[in-house]
Formats: sequence, C-alpha cells, structure tokens
Amino acid sequence: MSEKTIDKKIDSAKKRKINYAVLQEQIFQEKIDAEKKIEPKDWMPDGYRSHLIRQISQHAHSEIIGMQPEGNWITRAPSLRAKMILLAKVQDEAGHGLYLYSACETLGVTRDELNKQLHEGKAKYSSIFNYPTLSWADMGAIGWLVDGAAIVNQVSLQKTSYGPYSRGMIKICKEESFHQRQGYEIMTEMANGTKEQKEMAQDALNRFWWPSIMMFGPHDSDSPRTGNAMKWKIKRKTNDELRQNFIDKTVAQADLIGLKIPDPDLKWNEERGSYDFGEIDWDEFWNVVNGNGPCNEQRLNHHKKAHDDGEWVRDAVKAYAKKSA
Ligand code: BYC
Repeated sequence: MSEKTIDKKIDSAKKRKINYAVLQEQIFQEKIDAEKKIEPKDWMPDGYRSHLIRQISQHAHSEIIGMQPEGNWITRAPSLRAKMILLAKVQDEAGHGLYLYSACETLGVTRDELNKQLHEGKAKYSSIFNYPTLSWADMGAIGWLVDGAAIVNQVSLQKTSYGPYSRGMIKICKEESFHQRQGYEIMTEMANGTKEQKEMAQDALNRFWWPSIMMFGPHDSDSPRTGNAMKWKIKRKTNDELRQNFIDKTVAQADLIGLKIPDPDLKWNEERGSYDFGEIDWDEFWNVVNGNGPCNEQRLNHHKKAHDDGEWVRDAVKAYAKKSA
C-alpha cells in the first residue's frame, strides 16, 4: 500500500469520524492480506509484536541450544571428513541463531532480555533438543529428521509476514538443505554398512522419530497460537499440515535405505493421498516442553555457564567500543 493510499484512507476516516486506532489496525491487516511485508518501522499491533518476539526468540534459542547435542560428537567423529562436516554444520546453527536474534531485536527487545527469558525458563526452545545423542548414528538421525522437519517448517516461514524474519529464513533454508543431506548420507552409509552399523542406524531412527514429529507442536485443535499466527500470516501452514507434509516426504526416504519407521499404524491412505500415522504421546511432549525431559536441565545449565564464561568477551567489546568512540 503506497503512502498516498494510506493518507487518503486517513483523510476519509477523519471525515467519517472513524477511530484512528481501529483504522491503523485495518490498514495493517489489509497490508498482510495483500501479501505485503511488515517492516520494523511500520505500525503493528502490540499483539503482533509480542507474538513475533516470542516465536522468533524461541526459534533463535532452539538453534543455539541445538548446537549442544551435536557438539557432543565433534571430538568423536569417525573420520576427518565427518568431523569437518559436523563442525561446519554446528557453526551454521550458531549463525542461524544470530540472524534470528538480530531479527528479533528489530522488534525492540534486547539480546540481554532474550537471554534472561531463556535462563529464567520464561522462553521455550524446541523440545527435540532435550533428548541425548548416544551414538554416531544420532548425528545422522538429527540431520535427516530434525533438520528435515526444520526445513519443512522453515520453507513455509520464508513467506512469513515480518520482513526481517522472512529474509532470515530464506538464507537459513539454503543451509538447512546441506544439513539434511549430511544426515541422510550418514544414515545411508550406516544402513548399508555392517550388521551392527545398520542396527545403530535403526536404533537412532527409533529414538528420534517420535520426538521429531512432536517438533511441529500440538494438534491444531490444541494449538492456542495458531489462530492469530494464521490471521497475521506469521505461520503460513498449521502444525498438523506441516507434520503431515514431513511424514509423507520421509517415509519413502526410510524405505530407500532399508530402515523401518517405528510406527505400526503408519499406512498409506489412498483417499487422502497421505500417510495415516499412530497417536503421538502428548504426555511425553508436554513433559519435555515443561522442563522435565531427559536433558532439559543439562542443556540450560550448559548455556548459562557458557554465557557466564563469555562475560569477559562482552566486557572487552564494550570497553573497546567506548575507547574507539
Ligand atoms: N517445543 O500454540 P502452539 C532447528 C509450545 S531449530 C517446545 O502450536 P506456535 C535446528 C509453543 O511455543 C527448530 N515448545 O505454538 C537447530 C506454545 O507455548 P508458548 C525450531 C513447543 O508457536 C539446530 C505452546 O507449545 N524451529 O531447526 O503456534 C539443529 C503451544 O503451541 C513446541 C522453530 O522454532 C516444541 N516442539 O507453534 C537442527 C520454528 N511446539 O510459547 C535443527 C518456528 C509448541 O505459548 N516456530 N510449543 O508458551 C514455529 O514454527 C512455532 O512456534 C511452533 C509452535 C510450530 C514451534
């Protein structure tokens, strides 16, 4: 919508004695409906701003906390090639976190505040990173399934209505494709390796399958944030749509390398053109989301320690900036 059109609307509203706040909200929604991006200096409802701060910061925290389960295997990678690839991937996750924190800061919140919310348990991060990584095959399962699920979600977020988030997603998706492929390559090699290697790959798939499909969040009927998120085009697809999309893509990939998805109810539904699948253990999901998963405490303590240990770096940067000014 051009400045001229907005001015015309304001003039006409004044004549018709329409409340200015209502008009601003109308113009905002019209822009969203017309697929225009909302930029940091544009007017936006408080609810839109706080919804974005919540979602983008949780996304950023997930990228940063998500470095821990994989970081665990950098020193134990089975070859120099595997080590280099894993290092590059984990560094990419740090970069994703930083783009997302920057996008979030454009909404008027500071990085310190975001870290405080994480450390005090007010901000969440993805449930998936509260599971342990027990074998090298878990690096394959994370890349294949976790990054695979992340891509499905993030491809749709490329079209999200907030400009800085959308542009961040475009760059992140390019890197996630490499991540998904490195994970699938590990799984393919192990599935075609010795009997023990194939068992390790199957075991990793067994442990990561259900937590991966939980990443998409509760069913739409139990998702309180979806209504506004869809109205404001922050989310472009619902939790269930994305989950189904991920399952439909992934089953054939498992078949191709001879691994079995651990769901006895998984069955192709000709009528829907999609897979039917078994019931998700929502008690497990909420338990993990509410801080009681196998690694929640460990992940958060590690983050706090790294943050405290880095204080001297932040102090040095500030002192240098002051001196330079
Ligand atoms: N884990 O109403 P709902 C990565 C919470 S990182 C924890 O459906 P919404 C990667 C939800 O926050 C992947 N909490 O919410 C990194 C809400 O609680 P609050 C991260 C969850 O926001 C390294 C409540 O449950 N990706 O890819 O509409 C290595 C009700 O849910 C989860 C993103 O963050 C969960 N799984 O939908 C490899 C993508 N699910 O906040 C890979 C961006 C739900 O009201 N985020 N909750 O207290 C999103 O797309 C959406 O926020 C979600 C949830 C789909 C996650």
